[in-house]
Amino acid sequence: MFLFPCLPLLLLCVMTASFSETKACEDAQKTCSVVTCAILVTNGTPGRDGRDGPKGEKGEPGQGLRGLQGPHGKLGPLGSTGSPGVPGPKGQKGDRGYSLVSENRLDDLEREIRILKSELDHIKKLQTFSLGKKSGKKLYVTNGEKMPFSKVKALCTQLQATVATPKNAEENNAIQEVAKDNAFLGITDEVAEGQFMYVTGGRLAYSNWKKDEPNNYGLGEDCVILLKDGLWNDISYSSSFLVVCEFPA
Ligand code: MFU
Ligand code: CA
Repeated sequence: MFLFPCLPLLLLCVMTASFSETKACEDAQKTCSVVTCAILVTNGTPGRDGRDGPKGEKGEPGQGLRGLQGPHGKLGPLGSTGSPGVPGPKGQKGDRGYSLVSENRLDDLEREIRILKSELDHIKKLQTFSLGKKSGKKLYVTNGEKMPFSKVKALCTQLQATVATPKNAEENNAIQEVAKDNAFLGITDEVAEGQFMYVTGGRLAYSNWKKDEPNNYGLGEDCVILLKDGLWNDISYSSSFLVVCEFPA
């Protein structure tokens, strides 16, 4: 089909070639006696490429060089927050800073503190003397009031003291002298029945029970009182007895 546009041109070429050869032959006939007349035909220009052949079989894997490394991929998502690091070292001590109190005012305050300390020391000596406090001995104090055990504990705690608790015969006598009446001791078996303990903690190291006591009488008796004769009796926590507080030696 695509040969058609070229067909007239092709014919023209062939005719021209034939004509020129014929003329050459006629010229030869004029000079030669016997002439074999032949038309010389030369090869034409190569034809166009044929159609593509069928697809060949898949070739063997190539053995060429590895390509260059591609560019970096995109950044991944943020990771979770890590655990806190160890605390840094302690910083240096800061400056003294500026005080709004003048040097003179500071001197006045220091002098006042010295006087107050001296007066407090004097009052302590007077109190120790009046209460018959002995050096190295616990101090037992009562205000003469009778109240249930819970109030006794609260009052002594308020005075930064504990409920009177004799740890030996000498302390038992000292409390007896101060009390002069039945007084609560800082001892109970409220944690485990029959196991009397100090309210401040620990098992009994000393006791002075009256005969047949403790008997956990009636609805039960978890507290302890020091009787006027110095002996102990277990008693109900809700009954009211003298408060005697103990101050450390
Ligand atoms: C004794 C004591 C009790 C109570 C009662 C009235 O029991 O042990 O603690 O004081 O007398 C019979
Ligand atoms: Ca009893």
